[in-house]
Amino acid sequence: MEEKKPSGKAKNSDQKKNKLSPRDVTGCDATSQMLEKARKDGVLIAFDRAADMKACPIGADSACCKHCAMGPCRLSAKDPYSKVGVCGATIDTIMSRNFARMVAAGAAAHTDHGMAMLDLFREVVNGNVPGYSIKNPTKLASVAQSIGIETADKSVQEIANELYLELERTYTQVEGEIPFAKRVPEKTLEAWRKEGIVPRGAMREIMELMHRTHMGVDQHYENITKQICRTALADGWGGSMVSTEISDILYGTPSPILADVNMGVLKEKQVNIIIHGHEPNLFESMLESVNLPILINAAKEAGAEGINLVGMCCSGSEMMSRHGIPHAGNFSSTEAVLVTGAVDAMAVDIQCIKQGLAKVAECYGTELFTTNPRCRIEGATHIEFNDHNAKECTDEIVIKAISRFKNRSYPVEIPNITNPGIHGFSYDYINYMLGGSFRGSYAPLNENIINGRIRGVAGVVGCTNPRVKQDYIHVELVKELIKNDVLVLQTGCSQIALAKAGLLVPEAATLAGPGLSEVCETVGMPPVLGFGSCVDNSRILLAASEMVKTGGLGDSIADLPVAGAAPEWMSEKAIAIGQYFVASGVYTVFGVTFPITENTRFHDLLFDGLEAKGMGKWGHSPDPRKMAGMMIDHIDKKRKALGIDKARERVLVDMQDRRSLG
Ligand code: SF4
Ligand code: MSK
Repeated sequence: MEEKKPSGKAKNSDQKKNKLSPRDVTGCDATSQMLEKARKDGVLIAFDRAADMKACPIGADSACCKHCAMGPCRLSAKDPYSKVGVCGATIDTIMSRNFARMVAAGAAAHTDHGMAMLDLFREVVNGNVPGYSIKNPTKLASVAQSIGIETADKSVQEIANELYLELERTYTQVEGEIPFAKRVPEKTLEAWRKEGIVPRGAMREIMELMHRTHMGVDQHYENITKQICRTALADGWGGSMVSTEISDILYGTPSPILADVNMGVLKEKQVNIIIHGHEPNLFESMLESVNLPILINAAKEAGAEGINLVGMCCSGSEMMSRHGIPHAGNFSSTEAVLVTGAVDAMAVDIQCIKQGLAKVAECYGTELFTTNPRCRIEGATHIEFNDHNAKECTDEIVIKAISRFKNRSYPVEIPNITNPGIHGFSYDYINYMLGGSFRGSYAPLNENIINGRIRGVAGVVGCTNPRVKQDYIHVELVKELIKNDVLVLQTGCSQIALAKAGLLVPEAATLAGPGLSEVCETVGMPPVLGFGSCVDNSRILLAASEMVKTGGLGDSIADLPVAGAAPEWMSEKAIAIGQYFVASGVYTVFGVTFPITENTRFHDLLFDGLEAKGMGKWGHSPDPRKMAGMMIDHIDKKRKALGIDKARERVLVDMQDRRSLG
């Protein structure tokens, strides 16, 4: 077969503009290598598009409104109160409505994902999905008990039926609190009740938020903020939590497992299939398809040594956590991985799927498959995935991938980089890990925080964003935190960044401060614990809740010496996550940019005022070391308030540390 070059009609770049060096835009060596190759091949990926697309400064400050045809109205971020919109809307109204709609969209994404999991659960419980069963009856019972369902003397089927009916209320409940509100620490719940922000069903909350942000409805930023909080909580303690819990019930709760991350997980001599997206159903079915002897034989007949299934983004993280499936990279690497020429099929479902993938895939003769009715892309082949006959879709994709392998006509270049790491931690596993089978509880974690070995806990999560150097801010932030004895919990693309930096192995404990490293060495755990995908941030909420309930660290989540960060965020989902952490009581620092104008009343409310109402607050800095300082200062403030502060100096990661990390 004659080798083709991705050129002529296939290439998608005229390469006229000067581009930043690959090393400047990504801290990921494999992505950098592929970006260089893409440029040689005349193929454009997101890093180049980001350089060519100047972000709108008015939009970045959220100082514009296009909610009606009297506008769009543009206000000045420099002098925010100098003007109002045609309807008279102030900067605070405009910004709070824009922010609200980001939260509504992010919450809708997570809750719709959770709804799809619940749909599958209902069909499994009703016996309508052949081959599916409840893999984790222990988790089924514990989730049911946590929301007050009596499980004694009931069959798995009975408990599952009752649980389904209860959890459906997470979406549909018109009045009253959602079921998982029962898992919230009492004092936190009290603060929400006082503010009137305990969520009803997500459908109602999202609908009301969209209504209130329509032209001419809610025009008081404080009142809008209440509904922002309520909607975000309907995501974190609702849709996202349902998604995680149902996935665990159907597919098993993750437990620590060794897995490789980075593009070196692709195999030149095998049929490479990548699954990228968020819902585990497609991936679980694909796992069965690639293990079918008939398809393995077909791959061998086509000259391959086997079929290599690999994940990307969040469903990749989920499958890595449950099954140890290798992971090829995070959000900013999804186009770059196609440049290897080694991907025989990429199948996607929902969320964070760049439309640019279709063109890049075409440039390298890879077929991109959309599989979900909610996500189609021009230029991609659509093979619809249906839970009732799941393998019809995934078998067909495997067959097409084998055919592409047989007819591979593009040169293959796979970066020879893999990074092993331990993934698959969870709220449930921490219970066991620190306490052991006989003393399973969060008490040892709390004790280590109280005695100061662990200074506090940070959730570092979220996306990568081609507007900032990929992975760099995640990695630098986490290094600073662990050096200062802050235990780091991770999800999403951040977890992949840290895995690539080698921090998800127990040996990374040597990079932690003396207290944290002692705990890690005693338990044999890494100082950075990977909790899974972006909906799995609900695991972090539950861990925080358990820390409160275990005692010694205050009465509400807001009392805990904890902080959160999304250093390279990009999506509306990230804003929804940030907001539910803030409303739950966590100080949450975002990097890159913040979609609000400073020196406004709405900014003051989010960055300061919410704390006085028993919640957390937002913070922002694009600088990882500054971000770490802000989080550590907050943790120390909480330690002081709890009376467990010891004089502790903040340690900076110096050059010698950096060399040893390298
Ligand atoms: Fe302008 Fe008001 Fe219409 Fe927004 S709602 S576009 S501020 S007139
Ligand atoms: S995939 S939302 S880029 S974490 Fe969940 Fe990654 Fe952010 Fe998407």
